[in-house]
Amino acid sequence: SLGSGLKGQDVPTSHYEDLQERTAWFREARFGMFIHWGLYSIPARGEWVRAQERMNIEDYQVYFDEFNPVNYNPHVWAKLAKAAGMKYAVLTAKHHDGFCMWDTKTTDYKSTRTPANQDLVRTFLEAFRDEGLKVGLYYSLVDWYHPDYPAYGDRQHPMRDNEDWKGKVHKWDNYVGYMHEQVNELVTNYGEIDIMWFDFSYWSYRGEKWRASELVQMVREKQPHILIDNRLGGDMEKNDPDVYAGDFDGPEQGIPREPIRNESGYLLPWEACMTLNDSWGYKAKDYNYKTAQDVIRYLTNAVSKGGNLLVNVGPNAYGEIPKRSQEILHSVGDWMSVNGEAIYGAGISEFDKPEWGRFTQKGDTLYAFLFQKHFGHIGLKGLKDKVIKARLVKDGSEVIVTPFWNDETSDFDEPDDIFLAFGKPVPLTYPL
Ligand code: JFZ
Repeated sequence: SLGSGLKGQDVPTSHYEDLQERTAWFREARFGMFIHWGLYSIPARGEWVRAQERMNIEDYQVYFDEFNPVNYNPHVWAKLAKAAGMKYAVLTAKHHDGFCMWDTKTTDYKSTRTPANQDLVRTFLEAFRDEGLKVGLYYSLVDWYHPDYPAYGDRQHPMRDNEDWKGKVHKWDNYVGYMHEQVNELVTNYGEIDIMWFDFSYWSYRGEKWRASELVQMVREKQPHILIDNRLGGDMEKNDPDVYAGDFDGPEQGIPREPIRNESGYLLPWEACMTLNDSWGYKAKDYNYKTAQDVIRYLTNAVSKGGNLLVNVGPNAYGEIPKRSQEILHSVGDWMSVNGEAIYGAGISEFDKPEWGRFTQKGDTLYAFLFQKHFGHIGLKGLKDKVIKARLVKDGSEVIVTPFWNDETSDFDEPDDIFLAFGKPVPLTYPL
């Protein structure tokens, strides 16, 4: 647990203690739903479609004129998230295309001016809170719609090579003011928001270029309990991080090999985000889905290193989460309903990562996740004399633990079954 994050003689900073307290629910929750949804669900070629296909604003306008998600029911989404065992969800309030999913006063480029005629952020928030889930909003710092967002600062900007755009004077301050005003609306008019998920900083477009300290101060003033991600461009690992460094790290491209620590060795909260196929926004022809077992193992792997997993869905033009995603999440949920105690509120084990799977730990209880059909016994190196008894989580059945050579060995059932060992109290002497 983060609670015993001491290393050597160091004493945690007050910043670190605040962080620990603020992120307690988040570290307990472990599993969330990411939702990438917007106009790009109509072309259905991913959320980068406008940039990738160099569409100008008029080309993209057809999707705005048509956006009418007749089957959108956020209660259905929230029930799916719950069934999967997820405890929170993050919706794209605005993605890079600049389209606003709420009734903003800052622009007419918003959902209430489309046939959808709905404040989709509000209905999302209400439905997910109703189902007892924590709620977050993704907000893109990048904006391909706003005339003052510079095409030339952005290699992928759809208008970058457009003659009309060349030589145009971009009033950067205008864009930053607009962006601050939009964020202000989101944290002022929608009740309690649990997470602000800014995306993303690049090159020199980071930190104070976004007036990030001021932005974060404003957000925290309106929402003292909010968690902020780390994509404003600060460095979380510093002992005295920038105001805008964020509350949780977001490792890219998978689960890190080791827990994430700051420069004093204290554990940092983190969240890996992951697609179910190879796309964030709905892509009709992307069939490369992970299996439920893949998802379970990513999650297990993340928790074993003190992290969370945010699994993405990309609802389609009708507002439906793809069938295949639903099926995967339901299977994950079946597993979670049996084994969730090894995930929620669990974290890094004091024992080394075993060759055959992962450990998580909650107090004196060690959870062991077997990743492969095993051959003979499973070695429990370093656990000799520490295991009092071992039981399968799914049915409470006994797992035999026998002293053998220098290690204890034990007998599991199927892959992804978990056994738990009620250990003797073991002094936690090293940094957890
Ligand atoms: C961004 C978006 O561009 C993408 O569309 C999606 O929303 C994803 C969740 O976030 O993609 C990124 C942003 C930052 C990094 C990588 C992908 N990064 O920091 O390496």
